[in-house]
Amino acid sequence: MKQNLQIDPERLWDEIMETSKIGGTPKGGINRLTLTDLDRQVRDWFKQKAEGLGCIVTVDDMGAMFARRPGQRKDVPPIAMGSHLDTQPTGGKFDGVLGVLGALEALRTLHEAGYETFAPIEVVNWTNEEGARFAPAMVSSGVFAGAFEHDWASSRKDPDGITFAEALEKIGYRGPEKCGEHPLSGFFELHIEQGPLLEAEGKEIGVVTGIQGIRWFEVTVTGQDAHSGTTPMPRRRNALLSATGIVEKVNAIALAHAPLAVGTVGLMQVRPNSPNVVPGEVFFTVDLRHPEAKTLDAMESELRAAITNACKPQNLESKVSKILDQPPVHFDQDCIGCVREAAKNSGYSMRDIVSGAGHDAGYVSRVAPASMIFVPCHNGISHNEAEFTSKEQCAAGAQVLLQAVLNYDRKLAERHGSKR
Ligand code: HGY
Ligand code: MN
Ligand code: MN
Repeated sequence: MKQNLQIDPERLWDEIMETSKIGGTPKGGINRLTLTDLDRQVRDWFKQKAEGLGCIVTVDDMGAMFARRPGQRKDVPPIAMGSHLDTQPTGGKFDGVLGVLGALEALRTLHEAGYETFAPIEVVNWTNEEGARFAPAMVSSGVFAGAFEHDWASSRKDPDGITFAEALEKIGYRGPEKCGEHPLSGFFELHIEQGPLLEAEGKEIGVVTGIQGIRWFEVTVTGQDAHSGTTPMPRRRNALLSATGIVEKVNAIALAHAPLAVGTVGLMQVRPNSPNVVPGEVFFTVDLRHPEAKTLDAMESELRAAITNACKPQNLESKVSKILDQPPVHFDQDCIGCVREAAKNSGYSMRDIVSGAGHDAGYVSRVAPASMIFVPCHNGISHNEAEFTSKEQCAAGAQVLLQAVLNYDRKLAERHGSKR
């Protein structure tokens, strides 16, 4: 039942621009942290749009939203597509947003054409993909896939000590459905590449075959608060001094495993953070990534050794907890094939690519066949207010998403002995 279904580039672009105003920043980015009132506003917007297309919207107890369009078979789990609507504090207009709004546009195209799919189709908005307010990242898709315990994730605190559960309750998006009790036949995520490869090679579509491994650590280094004027240097137990040594070492560990390893200290809290107090405690995060688990193991043990060695000279204590450990992801070959066929039939240039950034599809792929579609972003810039992907590139991604889901729907129908 092939029809030449085309998404509407103008409508998609208009909605990306419209929703970017919810938490829009003067520099043209978005600051819409998860489970804030701004997140509530964009969730309400998404729910209203999806219900306007006749979808039934359900929410689980991690706040993940599922907008379902019925298919021919009610007994077959839906094919889902989606991403996240929360952003970094200095996020761009496209990270996550393109994946949810591109999916909404694909579903609307089916709706307007009166096209009946074999399986139900769903658009998903995952909660707290970024991990910027409540670490770690991809937390609701992680609970969905059984990578994180629901209670552990719900108890994660933001810098003000508010728990995920309290914030979710406050915006009224703690749904009745138990997170994870929502079978899917497949999952496709459209996302900007957030790196420079597609643009550098002039490729329009990235056929994402996997995601590199990611590990996040929370580190606390403890010395002793002391007066900056009266405490002789040899008597100090300066936590910040050791912490800066560890920051240097994180960089060195990544460089030692070049060219693919990356290592970042992105968040640091110096306590008590006063000009005339020798810092007695420093809390910071470490983000290590590499496509191979073995190398990540080596990087992790080098990190732990670096922390111990940095604390020794001043006899400081250290506490290291690993809060995210997503092994390298290899997506489903059938889903990858559906993306490749969709890009080819839509006439786009493409290349296979492994994602440097983490995505919800990474965890979802543990419980359903999944893959991703990338489109370029200008100069590879992301997690930055200057993030930019053009209207044409957004449209290309949404068109390939639509066709990939339809390809997969046909595959599913064949598996059920029904010809489409
Ligand atoms: O951390 C990541 O890669 C994603 O942006 N949450
Ligand atoms: Mn993202
Ligand atoms: Mn992101």
